[in-house]
Amino acid sequence: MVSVPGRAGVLGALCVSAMMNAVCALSGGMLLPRESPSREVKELSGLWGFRADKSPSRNLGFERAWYKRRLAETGPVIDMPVPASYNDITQDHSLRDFIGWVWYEREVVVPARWLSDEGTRVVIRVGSAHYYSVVWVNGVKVTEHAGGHLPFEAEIGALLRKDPTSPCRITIAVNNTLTLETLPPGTIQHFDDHTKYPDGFFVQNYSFDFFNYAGIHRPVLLYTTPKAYVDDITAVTDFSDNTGFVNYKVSVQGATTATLKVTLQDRDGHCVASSNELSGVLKVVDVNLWWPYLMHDNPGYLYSLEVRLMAPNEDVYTLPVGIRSVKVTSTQFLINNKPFYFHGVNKHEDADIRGKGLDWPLIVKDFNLLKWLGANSFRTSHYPYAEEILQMCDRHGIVVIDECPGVGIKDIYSFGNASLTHHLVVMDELVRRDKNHPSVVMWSVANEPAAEMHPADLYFKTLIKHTKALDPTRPVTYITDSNYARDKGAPYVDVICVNSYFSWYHDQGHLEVIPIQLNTQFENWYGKYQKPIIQSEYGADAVPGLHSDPPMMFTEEYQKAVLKNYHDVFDQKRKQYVVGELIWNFADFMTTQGITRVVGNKKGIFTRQRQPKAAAFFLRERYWSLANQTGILPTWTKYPCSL
Ligand code: GCB
Repeated sequence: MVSVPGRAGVLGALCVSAMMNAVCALSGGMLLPRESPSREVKELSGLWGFRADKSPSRNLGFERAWYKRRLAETGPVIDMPVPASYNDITQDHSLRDFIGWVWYEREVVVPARWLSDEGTRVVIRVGSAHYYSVVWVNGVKVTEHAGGHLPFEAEIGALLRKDPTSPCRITIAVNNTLTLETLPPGTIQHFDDHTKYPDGFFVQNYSFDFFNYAGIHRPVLLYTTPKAYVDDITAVTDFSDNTGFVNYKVSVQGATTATLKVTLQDRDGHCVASSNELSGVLKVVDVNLWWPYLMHDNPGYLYSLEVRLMAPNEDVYTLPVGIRSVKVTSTQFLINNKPFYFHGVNKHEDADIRGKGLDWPLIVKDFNLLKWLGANSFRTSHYPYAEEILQMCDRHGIVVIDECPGVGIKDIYSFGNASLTHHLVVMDELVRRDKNHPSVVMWSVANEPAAEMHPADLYFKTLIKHTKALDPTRPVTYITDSNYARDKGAPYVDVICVNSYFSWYHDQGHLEVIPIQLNTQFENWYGKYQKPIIQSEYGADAVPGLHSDPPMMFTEEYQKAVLKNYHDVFDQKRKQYVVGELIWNFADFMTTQGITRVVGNKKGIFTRQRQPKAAAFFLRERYWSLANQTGILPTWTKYPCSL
């Protein structure tokens, strides 16, 4: 049996209200740690000690309290890079497919000044670890967290001060087991027939199409704040004519009264508005709006909102703020009151060797490819991506549909109260983390759940209402498959996002069905709901280097032909109510092994190593021509002349 500890520690009472007054189950903010005159950050990326608990119960580490001593004192330890998935790091196939607890350890020298000053808070923050984590510092448990794609943290200053001379030993146990109540869900299946399976054989099943990579996927940080500190900032923006509005709210912890100075600075460091209040509206004359890439000559304009706590002590936190508005009508998606057409991609956090581990070269390469492609947007299929990626989106003007890990919800049990309660908490955590990113224009609460099931109606009604209450400034969607007739969630969403794979999962090889079936899909959905529609997935697998003419499935030509047939219909419908097209997928990615997957999903227009297939060049022509028709090309490039 694989054990996952109880989740009582992270669940709490839920409540709902408007964003500026949002009160949710979560205590405290989750501002991205940034250095400032009052704050220091120490990143713990690099090599950690590591051991997978391969005991039959997977529970030996807890029984023997591995966290109490150095990990090397309780058994063999190997090097493990952080951040990275552990699965593809070694040659050991039992680690690649491991299910259960793995143990990470790192000793850190904490600067003496952090500890000598009682007025300094020292916080440990884990950017993400998949799926369930428990953290100890010097053998004392400091926090635990359920969920693989969002940060969690704990204050550890007092603990470290108990013995300032000893090094700070951080132990993190991470369990990748998915159950019907986790998000995403999964099941553990045991096989007891000894004529077929070895003793204690069990597998992890799940109904989503990407490999369940595990480990510490994003950086672990130690950071400091003063005792009284800026705990959270919410900035909601709008504009009227030439005047921008930043409606902000600051929450301070560690003091009953606070004296503040809030300053908004433009890109050149000039103060454009200021205030001394905890909340208020900053007015910006001659505002520079935040515009998407290829919609404006100067996309991704960011102001800096500096919040300076002056008393009882000084603390400074600076938040980038993009001033923009988002609205949805029955036929349009408006950014800054102008129709926005999503010509973008679906992605995964996925690459050779590091799996889902944050990797700067990969991130920068992907942004260069997105810009090369002429993509103005992506959806964080099927889980929240690293904050570092969202920061890049803010700066480059790449628009984001921000998705929670609600993928593969297929079992009726996963529509129960425990699952719903957890799903609501995950939305709290997601909105809390990403609410201030101008690039995030819509929340997606799930991907292709079994929405025909009886409890789905109440489940989605509650989930979408909750999300809208957390953030009334952004539309909410969930991603559905093309069967409109059985869908239970669509009535509650603002934008219909529909996935379909005509001439791939059915009518294989018959490209001629695409125009008819796609037209029917759009007419059905729009006819029933009169809401704008995004084609949130479409595509076909192509094994790079496979060719055939006439096109056959799995060749680069077939992938291109599928795209072409979809595009003809998009071009008719985007004049009416279709507001976007997101290819599945940006790049090939790893999945669980199976007879329909040749070392992973090959629907990428780039290979997993980020080399273009024929479809990438084809899509590039389309996206730049769409940008020419719907946006403003930057003066530095006029496609195709720049080719
Ligand atoms: C889908 C899923 C996505 C899969 C894709 C496929 O509908 O949302 O996770 O990878 O289809 O390729 O089958």
